[in-house]
Amino acid sequence: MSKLPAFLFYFLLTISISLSSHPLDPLTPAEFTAVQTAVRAHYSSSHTSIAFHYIGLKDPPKSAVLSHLHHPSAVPPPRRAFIIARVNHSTTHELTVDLTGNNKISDQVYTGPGYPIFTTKEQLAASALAVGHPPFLESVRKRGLKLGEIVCQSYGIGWFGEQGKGSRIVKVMCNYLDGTVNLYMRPVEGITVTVDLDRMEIIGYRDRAIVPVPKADGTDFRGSKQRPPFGPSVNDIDVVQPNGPSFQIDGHRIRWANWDFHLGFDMRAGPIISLASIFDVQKQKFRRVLYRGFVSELFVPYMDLTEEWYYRTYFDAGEYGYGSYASSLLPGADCPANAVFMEAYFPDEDGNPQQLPNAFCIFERYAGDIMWRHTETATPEVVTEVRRDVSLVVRMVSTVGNYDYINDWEFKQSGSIKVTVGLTGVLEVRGSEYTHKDQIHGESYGPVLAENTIGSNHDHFLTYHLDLDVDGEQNSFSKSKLETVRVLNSTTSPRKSYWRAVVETAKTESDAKINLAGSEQIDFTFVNPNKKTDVGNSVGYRLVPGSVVSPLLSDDDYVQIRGAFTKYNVWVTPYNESEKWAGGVYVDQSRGDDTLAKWSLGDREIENRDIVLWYTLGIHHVPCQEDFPVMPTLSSGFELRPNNFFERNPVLKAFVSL
Ligand SMILES: *[C@@H]1O[C@H](CO)[C@@H](O)[C@H](O)[C@H]1NC(C)=O
Ligand SMILES: *[C@@H]1O[C@H](CO)[C@@H](O)[C@H](O)[C@H]1NC(C)=O
Ligand SMILES: *[C@@H]1O[C@H](CO)[C@@H](O)[C@H](O)[C@H]1NC(C)=O
Ligand SMILES: [Cu+2]
Repeated sequence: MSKLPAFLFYFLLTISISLSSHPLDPLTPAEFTAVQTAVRAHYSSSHTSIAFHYIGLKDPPKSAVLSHLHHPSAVPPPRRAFIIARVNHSTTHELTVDLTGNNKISDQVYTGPGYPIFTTKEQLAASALAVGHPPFLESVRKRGLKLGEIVCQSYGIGWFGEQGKGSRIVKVMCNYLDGTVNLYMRPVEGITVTVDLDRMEIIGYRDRAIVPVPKADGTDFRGSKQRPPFGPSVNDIDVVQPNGPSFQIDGHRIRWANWDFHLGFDMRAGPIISLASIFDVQKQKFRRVLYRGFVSELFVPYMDLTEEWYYRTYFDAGEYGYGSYASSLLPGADCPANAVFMEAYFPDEDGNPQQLPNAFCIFERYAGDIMWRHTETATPEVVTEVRRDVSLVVRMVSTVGNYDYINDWEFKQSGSIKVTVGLTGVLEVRGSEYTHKDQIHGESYGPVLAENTIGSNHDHFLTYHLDLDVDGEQNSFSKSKLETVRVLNSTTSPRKSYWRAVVETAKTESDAKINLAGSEQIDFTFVNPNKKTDVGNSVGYRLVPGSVVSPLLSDDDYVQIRGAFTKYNVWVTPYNESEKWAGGVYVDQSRGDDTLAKWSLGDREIENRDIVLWYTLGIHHVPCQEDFPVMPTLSSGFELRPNNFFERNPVLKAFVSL
């Protein structure tokens, strides 16, 4: 490099930077700083306090992104940041900052119900208040616990029908270390500390009952703390790629095999997959599949009515920030040896960019599976053809308190996009008198997992926003059911019955609200009615659901009113750039007036339009002893699979380059 003339060096540098920038790239550290500066300058009074609760890329208009895609040399879409800030601890402001040089700012006060995502700083401050509160010290003393081993955390209080404005309140709950790092297995029950976040003061304190704190023994999950006997054991294993990976990463754009997509990041959503297109070998061109896909909300209501538990109904994206709780991935453990890592940036309460190294890993997966095969024995000589299934995985793990969610977006050469979430981490357990199942009298809200430990029943619902654009924006949602046909005329056939597929196209939103568990329909396809295959089928992508569940709470339960977007596993809405968050923009203390369920009441037309698929997967979790002290991964997911999209098997001619 030292032999290159300086100007050439700068030229190369500029080229590589300009190549990497994309209208959907997440905000860069410099852009976060520009936002911080612009917002501070906007409230010129140095006495104004500003707390940044959300900073992210303001979505450029879809039409502008698409025309940029088709004409990359044309003017790029506007680059702006969207900010939600609390000003002077009293008002919520929605701001946009133009990032293209002039830092032009717009500012609007939000007065509706609900509050923005909590900041880490205020949550820590609330917990610190509790630990310094004299009545709390007395409660700790009464229980014979060591103050220095207590760790407190704050939780949103939800909404239970209260009217009026209210204030930003959290409840602080504490756990105990003293001999373990698995603090969630050692809850200090019976105490509720209520904190007003804006005034940052304790407004309520109650010590209701002394409940035994489960013992530390057996709770630690660190390898170094385990005692023999050990096992099971396997030999070391890895995928080796002698010629290196077959993907290219250019900024946030990833190209691999027949796929081309953009990987973004947002403090609220975590990973965002955009502009996923697949190369059609026969047509010799890229064809669009998914404009954008991300986790819109993650709803985890607990089924425990105990005073310290009834309000625990977490919305991990809207209340806490699914992206800002991303964990740095450990090479060789969280991801295989052939993985490449990417960092992410999110803001702290003061607007400073925080770097998270290894937020994503990207790797090619070969798990020994078969992409397709056939053995033909009826031929004069036996013919066997097999293709190995190698796919590309993008992974991010979000550790929201006790749970770790492993988010995988897997791209297959066959055209499928497989989305998986793996649940692991530790349970949130309740301390209890019980040391044995036989002692339970009345309602326990979950099974006994260990001495003094109840695994509280709960749900996990993940709602994905999937803006499919199958070969263009204008799509329809088609659902087919299989109907049994009775054969009435015995001269037609010796058979008495058969089944056939009956296809129906959803006209409006109400035709596309589907509860998969109870549905007679089995096939759900996004089709482009304007694009046909050579033999006349509409090109499409089919939703292949994984395990699904429906909420079991009653519709009039306040918890379910706020989480009403889980009512159906499938919803289809017309594309609307402001409908991104299934549980609403302001989820802390939300009242259910800005949810997918509410928007959909409009019963808008969805045929041959730009439409969005919302898919909710769920798990009813009755904990079991194997979930203690750390839970083996439980996975759920779904697949988006080409359906008459290609003229024939798109991997017929797939090959491995040597
Ligand atoms: C915030 O409060 C300070 C001190 O009371 C005041 O000077 C300032 O104008 C307020 N800022 C806004 C934006 O209301
Ligand atoms: C049954 O099918 C035969 C042959 O197709 C036809 O001739 C006959 O009329 C049919 N009978 C009835 C009752 O429809
Ligand atoms: C887009 O969604 C918002 C929020 O649901 C709604 O207020 C607005 O009317 C919608 N716009 C269109 C064009 O439907
Ligand atoms: Cu669970």
